Amino acid sequence: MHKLTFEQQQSPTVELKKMLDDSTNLLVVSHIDPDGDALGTQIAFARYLKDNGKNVTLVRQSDIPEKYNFMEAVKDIPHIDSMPNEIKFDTVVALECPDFKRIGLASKWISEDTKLINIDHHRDNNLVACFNWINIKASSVGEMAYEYFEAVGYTVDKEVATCLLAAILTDTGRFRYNCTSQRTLEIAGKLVGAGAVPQTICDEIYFKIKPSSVTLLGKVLNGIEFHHDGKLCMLTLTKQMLADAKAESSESDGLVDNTLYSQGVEVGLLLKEFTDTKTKVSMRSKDAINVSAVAGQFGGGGHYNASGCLIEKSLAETKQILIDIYKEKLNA
Ligand SMILES: [Mn+2]
Repeated sequence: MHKLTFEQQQSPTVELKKMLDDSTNLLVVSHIDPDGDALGTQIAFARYLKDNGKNVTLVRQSDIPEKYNFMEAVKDIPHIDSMPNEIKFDTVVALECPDFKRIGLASKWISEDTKLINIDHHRDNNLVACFNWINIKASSVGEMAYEYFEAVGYTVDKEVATCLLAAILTDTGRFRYNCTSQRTLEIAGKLVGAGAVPQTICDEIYFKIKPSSVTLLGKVLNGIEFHHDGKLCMLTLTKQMLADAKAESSESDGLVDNTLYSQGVEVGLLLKEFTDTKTKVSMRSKDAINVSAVAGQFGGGGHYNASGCLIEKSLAETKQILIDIYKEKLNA
């Protein structure tokens, strides 16, 4: 059993390659509710293994957001419900799964004699596997996969390059987050050299929004409020707005991001009417304020700068409660 290795810069090429070379039937999984990094890297890694003559199976437990359908192999990832229980894998490659819970139902195929390979770039990875490669300085598992491919001399084609660039683009917020390093951009350059087209990937993921979602955004932004000398920005979403925009509830994903775009804002909130007595709250902050501490007061959680909770009050009551709480936090 290998120890977890944090802040590891180099790809553990030799050991990882040997383990993969010695495997015959492999399953490649990523976490439930996969994002661009999870999907792009899952597909790229599977292609590498197939090109090396392995029997490779992919699996998903969640629906895949439509915006990722441009990665053609997405359609070849079967839903776990359509797969027989009794398949056997000698090796399972888990991509950015911090624990067994995030692997989801696919963990049923991991037994004592399965070689589990754990590849991640998150600090909180607790999945102790046969082989652990954790590089918290990497922007994405897509970046890590590329490092490995380059180290073993695997040449990526346009399809693999597209998936890896999609992974890196999404996990860096289009090269904006502080995980974006010189190496990230070098790798992105190499992927473009291999045929990935940044404009196409960005258009597919970010600029094919449903008209109903844009209509909903307009309604929500129309009610924008600033409090506490502009340090608190608040958006509210009512059931009526959803109905008027003919939008699904899931189309409110990401709306909260609009709260942090303006000058002077330190905390952004999206209050979403759930029932007459329950309000869902998404919280975002710039560096100074820990919003997960506030979400925690209401039984929620998340990260320092991004968290959420369900408050058992009406929308109007919730609004006042949060204005009061943040008045103190923002020294307003
Ligand atoms: Mn990631």
